[in-house]
Amino acid sequence: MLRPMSTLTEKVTHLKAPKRDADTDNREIEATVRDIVNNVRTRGDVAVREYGNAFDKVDVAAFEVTDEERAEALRNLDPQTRQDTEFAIERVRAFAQAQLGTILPLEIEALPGLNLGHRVIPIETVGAYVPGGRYPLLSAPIMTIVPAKVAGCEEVIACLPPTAHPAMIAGCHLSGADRIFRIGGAQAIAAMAFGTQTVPAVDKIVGPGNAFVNEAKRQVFGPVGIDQLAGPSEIFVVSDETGDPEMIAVDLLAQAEHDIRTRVGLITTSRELAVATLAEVERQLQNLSTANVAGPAWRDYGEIAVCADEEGMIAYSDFIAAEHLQVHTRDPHATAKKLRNYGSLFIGPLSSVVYSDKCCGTNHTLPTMGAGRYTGGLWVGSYVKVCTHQWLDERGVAAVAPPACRQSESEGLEGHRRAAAFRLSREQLLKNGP
Ligand code: HSO
Ligand code: ZN
Repeated sequence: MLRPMSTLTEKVTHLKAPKRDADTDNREIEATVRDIVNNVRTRGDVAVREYGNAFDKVDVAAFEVTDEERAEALRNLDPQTRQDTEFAIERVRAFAQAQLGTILPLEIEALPGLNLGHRVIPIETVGAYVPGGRYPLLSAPIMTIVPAKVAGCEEVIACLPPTAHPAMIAGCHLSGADRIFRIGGAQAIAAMAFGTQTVPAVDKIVGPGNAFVNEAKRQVFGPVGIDQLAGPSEIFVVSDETGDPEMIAVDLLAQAEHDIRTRVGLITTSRELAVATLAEVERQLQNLSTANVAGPAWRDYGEIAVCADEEGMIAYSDFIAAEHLQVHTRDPHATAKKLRNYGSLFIGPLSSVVYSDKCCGTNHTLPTMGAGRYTGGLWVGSYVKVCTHQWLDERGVAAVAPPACRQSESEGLEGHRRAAAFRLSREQLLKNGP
């Protein structure tokens, strides 16, 4: 369930309220997914094949895409699409590389003889789920595979539904996937989590998918890592009276066309802008070829919130914690500094979400359903572990052993006390002689 709005209400009135809450109830599919996961865990490839036949209505000869099939997928990609895909890959790679440079190893001498540190270690094997989806999103494999390669993961595998457009195989290949499998849905997640005769078990599974994929990720989490649970896409715009209703409506509808459950909205201090944007969205829906999806999304989940002042606008935006948040105010950088909860921020009217969706270099795999309150999106840091270490000499032991002994003793942990005391007494023995 989404959180209640509580104290914000008096500062926010809705010109258009969403008709529904985001649907976060997955109880219905939980049992189905549990069966799939258990079956794949115990029966491996045989179960994967059965589910592929049942759900995707495709019986693939072999799950793994061969080198020849990769080459064929590339040959069939039109040259402009290939060039644009390579441009996007290069932008994502360059930004991930720069971000990796900010995740630094650490060594400190906390006290004389007490040395603490951490190393940045790439996760060994990663599985990227690449959704088939309503449209073939060639940018999807880029976002999950490229940063894994930049991070230095040894093996990156990709799973995509056998029904996915062949261009998606080219997308996985160009992004650097070491192995590609034609397996979709919850069975793909289970296969990557536990391994089968053909699919290797991975250490972490990343990438968005449908409700079944999401639920399967939730169920396998623990022994295998996951990036996050992805809900339908979201876009909100915060704007004052300087916002351009036509531009705002264009951007709202751009994401609304993803899914009839997409959450889109304007949060503004200007009633005039609110009224104009409402009219503008309706006008643009008249001739949008994807209005069959964007229209229902707008009607059910679209919202226009009018806030009493800037403080209310910021508070409501932080409450929503939108996946994508555009800032269209007089001084967008100043507003941006005040915002806390979002997946990715798009500062100023020229910075449309679609540039990040496709090719500007930031990752488009972002937190939804309020998860922006506690996490950012997928990034190169999602593919490394920051693991601590310590080493002590006699001086370090002399500093920490006595308190560690006392703490253990007061907790009744005799074994701990002994281990803590062991080095101390030995050191003292060495120093003082027998
Ligand atoms: N807005 C989607 C990503 C995307 N849209 C890719 C189009 N292509 C989720 O962030
Ligand atoms: Zn999008």
